[in-house]
Amino acid sequence: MSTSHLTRLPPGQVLTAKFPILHYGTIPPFDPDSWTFRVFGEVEERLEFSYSEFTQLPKVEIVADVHCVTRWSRFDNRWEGVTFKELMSRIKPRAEARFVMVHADGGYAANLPLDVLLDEDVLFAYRLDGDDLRPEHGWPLRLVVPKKYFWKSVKWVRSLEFMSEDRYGFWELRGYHNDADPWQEQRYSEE
Ligand SMILES: Nc1nc2c(c(=O)[nH]1)N[C@H]1C(S)=C(S)[C@@H](COP(=O)(O)O)O[C@H]1N2
Ligand SMILES: [Mo]
Repeated sequence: MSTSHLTRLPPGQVLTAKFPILHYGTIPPFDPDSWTFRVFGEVEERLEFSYSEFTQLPKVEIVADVHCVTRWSRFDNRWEGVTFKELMSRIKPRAEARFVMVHADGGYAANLPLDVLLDEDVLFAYRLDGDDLRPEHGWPLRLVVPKKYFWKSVKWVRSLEFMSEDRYGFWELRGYHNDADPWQEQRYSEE
């Protein structure tokens, strides 16, 4: 176990068993009757899922490590939810769609290339370690992108905007690195 810990911990990170809570703004209220998940932008058809439609989508369990840009990592998080790929099988992107802005309640957003989101381990999670996600960790739904720093894992996610050109999200506009690969320590952009 100790050697695998060494190889599993990206450079400059410290392992924690706790689960720190970090976000901008306040925890948004959740009403299952009015909650929707929308898909818009460079798609052939806009989509809208109700809460019950979204939670009826086929679900998976994915165990993955979390790496936060503030230097903590947490191993073996057991997420349950819907993979991005599963959702994508219902979306018809236009040929020019190459990037996605992931929007949350309350104005937070993160941008990602579509090919990164199509990785097998990317999911919209509603459970963690056998329990419903806690409100402060993104309930009722958060994106999880295990191979990127955790700011790309948008909590309280409400919509996906397909884009032909890349645009910066909340932290990318404030100097965080656009690519966010923990193994390459892509923490901040260099200008
Ligand atoms: N909606 C929303 N999602 C967000 C954030 C935020 O401010 N708002 N912060 C991000 C950052 S910087 C981090 S490190 C993680 C923290 O997730 P946690 O509070 O579950 O540990 O959420 C990410 N997702
Ligand atoms: Mo963060």
